[in-house]
Amino acid sequence: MKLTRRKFNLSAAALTCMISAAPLFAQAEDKVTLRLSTPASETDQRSVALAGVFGPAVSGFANYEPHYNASLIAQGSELEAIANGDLEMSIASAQELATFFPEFSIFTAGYVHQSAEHQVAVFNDAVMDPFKKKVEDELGVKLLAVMYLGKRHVNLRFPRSERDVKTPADLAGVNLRMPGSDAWQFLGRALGANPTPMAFTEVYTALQTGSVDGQDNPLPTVVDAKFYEVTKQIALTQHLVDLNYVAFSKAVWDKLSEEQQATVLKAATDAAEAGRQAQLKKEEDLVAFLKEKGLDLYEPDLAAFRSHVQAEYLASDLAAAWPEGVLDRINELGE
Ligand code: KDO
Repeated sequence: MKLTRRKFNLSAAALTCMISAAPLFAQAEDKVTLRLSTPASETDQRSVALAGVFGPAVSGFANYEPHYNASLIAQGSELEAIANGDLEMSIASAQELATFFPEFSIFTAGYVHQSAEHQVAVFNDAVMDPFKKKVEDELGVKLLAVMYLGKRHVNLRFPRSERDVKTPADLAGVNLRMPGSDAWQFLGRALGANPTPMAFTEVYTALQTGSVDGQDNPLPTVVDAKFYEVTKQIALTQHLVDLNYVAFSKAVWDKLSEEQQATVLKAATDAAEAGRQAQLKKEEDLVAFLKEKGLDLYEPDLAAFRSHVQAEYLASDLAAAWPEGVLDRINELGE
């Protein structure tokens, strides 16, 4: 029966009458709740994109429920929570995945990814398939999309007049906060510093009290987390063009219809693209903002940093876990 406007009006009137005269109908088929936990703030561009693009796109059959500032699950424990059925989504890092699957450290290595576009090319290339399959089969997590976190730089609480960072040697003795997992600690050492493991939500206070000398994050994070209030300089090392993955519970995925799965995948991809463009624009705009706030932003000897960091990785146990040919393929995709 084709629903014409007249029939629609009658039906609507009839429905209104029925509802008002009888107990409320049972809610439409229950929607699946998609809890996301992230250490990021609500105003971080990845959070904004997921809430603004992903949530609405899946709202026909799912309730997107974000939890910010690691308020639901501690940073670094999200993947295990998803595997255990205590969480449905996270903004995962390759460093966290490397604690389960050492080969993921190839995506954490300094100066490997060259740009946001390079990250997308790698994530969508066949080279990524075995990595994605292993995470699904062994952890019960589906990696839906790659998100651009930004170019990480060294951000110190001392003025440049006290510590001028030209080469890795200039970071000797610097107590540099890095996130907890081993791959992050390795990166801190490869930069020439003494890394201190610490959760993201503790970094501002640690910088303010001087319990660490500095931290590394992209400019949008330095602004969003207000690290610029408690630091004096940023050596633009761009030592890691950093990424995250939209991680999704495989158990929930398997209960969705094919159409719903396609909607979830497109929603995550579209949200990642929206967040990527917003983050790239912020990286451009925030240099001036940070200089106005009195920070000294400058370029160190990038060739010295790049050659030192890459040599550290190639000589490392991390590189021993990298499957044959993967680094060559990643480099090809970045040309
Ligand atoms: C951080 O703790 O410095 C880090 O940048 C690591 C990333 O992998 C990611 O967890 C990020 O924090 C959070 O999303 C907060 O921006």
